[in-house]
Amino acid sequence: MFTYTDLLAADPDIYHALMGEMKRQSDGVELIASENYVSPAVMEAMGNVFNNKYSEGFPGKRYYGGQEFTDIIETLAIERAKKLFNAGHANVQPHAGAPANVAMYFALMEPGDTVMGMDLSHGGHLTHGHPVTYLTKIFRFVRYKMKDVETGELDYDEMRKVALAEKPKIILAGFSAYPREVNYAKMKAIADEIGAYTVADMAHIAGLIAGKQLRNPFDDGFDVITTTTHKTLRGPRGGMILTREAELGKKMDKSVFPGFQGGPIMQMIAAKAVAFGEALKPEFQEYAAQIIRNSKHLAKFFMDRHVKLVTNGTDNHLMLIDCMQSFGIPGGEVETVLDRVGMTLNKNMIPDDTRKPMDPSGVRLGTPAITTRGMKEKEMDILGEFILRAIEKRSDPRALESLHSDVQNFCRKYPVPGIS
Ligand code: DSN
Repeated sequence: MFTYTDLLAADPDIYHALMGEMKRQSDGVELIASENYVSPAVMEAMGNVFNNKYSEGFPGKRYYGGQEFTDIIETLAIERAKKLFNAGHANVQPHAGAPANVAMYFALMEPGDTVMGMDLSHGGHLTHGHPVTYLTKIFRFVRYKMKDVETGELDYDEMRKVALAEKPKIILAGFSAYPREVNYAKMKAIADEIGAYTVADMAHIAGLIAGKQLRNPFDDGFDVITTTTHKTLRGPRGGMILTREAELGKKMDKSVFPGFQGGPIMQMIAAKAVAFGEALKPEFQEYAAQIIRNSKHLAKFFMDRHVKLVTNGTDNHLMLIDCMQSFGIPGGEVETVLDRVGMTLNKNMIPDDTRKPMDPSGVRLGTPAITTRGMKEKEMDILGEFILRAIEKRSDPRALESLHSDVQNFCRKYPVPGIS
């Protein structure tokens, strides 16, 4: 589709690495729960002359001239984002999810204030208060966990107890490795008792909410949503902050610019607008529904074969396998053997993991990317068989080689958008 002839002439090293990555993506199975394939239209929107433009400020209020076209794309991105998530305000400038969260924290808190978020080992994210981040030098973080790791139900009673004792300014919902739905209404009721803001970091599930398959936290009165735009939402790499009330959005705008960022990356904002336009179409709702059908089907495939899943199933696009319990090997070993046969997923902690983050007990996998390639329930059975075969034959190089070619032949039937 794209020819890249100028790139080949100017820089063969980069050209060949790009060709290698295109082949890797089309010949392999992408099961990393946070990855996806964008459409050719989104891809075209992110590589063009908008790169050449500085646009500090917001539509109609910029610090440089020449903004007639940047204003068009940023306004479209904002309006489409608001419609997609029923938001009062959208800031589409954050360069990624972590900067969106940082800008949100500084918009709502003073140094020393407290946030209550999900524990990392139970599925939370580094930016929700892990001690390795600089955020913990500025804000206090207290955590909540699941009440029952067999069902995945969050511990709302403990959450309330901690909230009353610690008086967080923000109660944060959201996760990067949690396979269940959150009861936003319960969290909002706790926040209301102490006058805290409610924020949902929905980076992983934004596309499932936009596609109307999971609940929108704004429907339960949440104040703010932060997200990335490149996971289930299937847009360019980037972030976004949404508020339910337009007034609170002003604080977010000030915090993003001039608080944290300089010039917005305009070609990415153009691509966000295109992706949001795609997500507003009815087909996207069917895509989001199929992601979840595939995920539930694959989860059942594993559980029927006595593979231990954290929370014993899934409500969304991802699942976590307890590899130590299921196969007697750590997650890293499963990740490595699947890499050898062209299947990509990531090692991951399981709740209260006794192993280290770089050598955890589990793996995380998800269905957004394979669903984009048109795979459905019957393909989930084939992929499940491939995964279990790879693990079973992990010490047999010839069996792995033969499985690798089976994986490649299978993948060729499901083209990656933009790679012919
Ligand atoms: N790196 C993302 C993920 O894989 O979940 C979160 O930031």
